[in-house]
Amino acid sequence: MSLLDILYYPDPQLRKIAAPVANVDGRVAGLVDNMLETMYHAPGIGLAATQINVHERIVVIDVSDEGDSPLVLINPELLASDGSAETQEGCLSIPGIYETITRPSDVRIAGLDREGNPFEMDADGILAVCIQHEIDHLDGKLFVDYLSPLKRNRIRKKMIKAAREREEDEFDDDE
Ligand code: GNR
Ligand code: NI
Repeated sequence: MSLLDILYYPDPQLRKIAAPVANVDGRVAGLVDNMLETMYHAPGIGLAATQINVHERIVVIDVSDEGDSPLVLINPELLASDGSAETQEGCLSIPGIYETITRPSDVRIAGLDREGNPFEMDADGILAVCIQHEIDHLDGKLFVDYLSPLKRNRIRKKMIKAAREREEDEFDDDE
């Protein structure tokens, strides 16, 4: 297994639309395992392949307190949504930023598991939020897209400054 690098907003690669997985084979299972390791290490409660610069429709999630309940969603599809809820969202690709986002509170989804078996499930609470947040990533969408252009621009500038400071730190190490 190996840790994968996570892309940071406003990297244009985060805007790519991921392609469906044609075959859930050993390559995909290996990718899933590396994504789970990367998500738990971060730590985060979800990770979309888009965030590791792989543009295939693969998502991993674990919203359990113990971090012992991995959920793998390949080619996830939103079948139905209902209700509305506000949640403070964060994103591993936008570190340090947390904003209240309104989304449907209840969803029904379909997808394939790590073995390629089709399944459907209902979700609510933080799991429903996370599923929608991850499917958005596969469609090149980020939670900041739900904010006003003013707020989004403030966040974009902050992230560009943070990236510059990361680079300066790296340079300092080399001296
Ligand atoms: O770790 C994460 N926490 C989180 C909190 C509220 C709503 C969504 C999320 S997903 C995020 C991990 C991530 O960036 N997944 O794409
Ligand atoms: Ni995210």
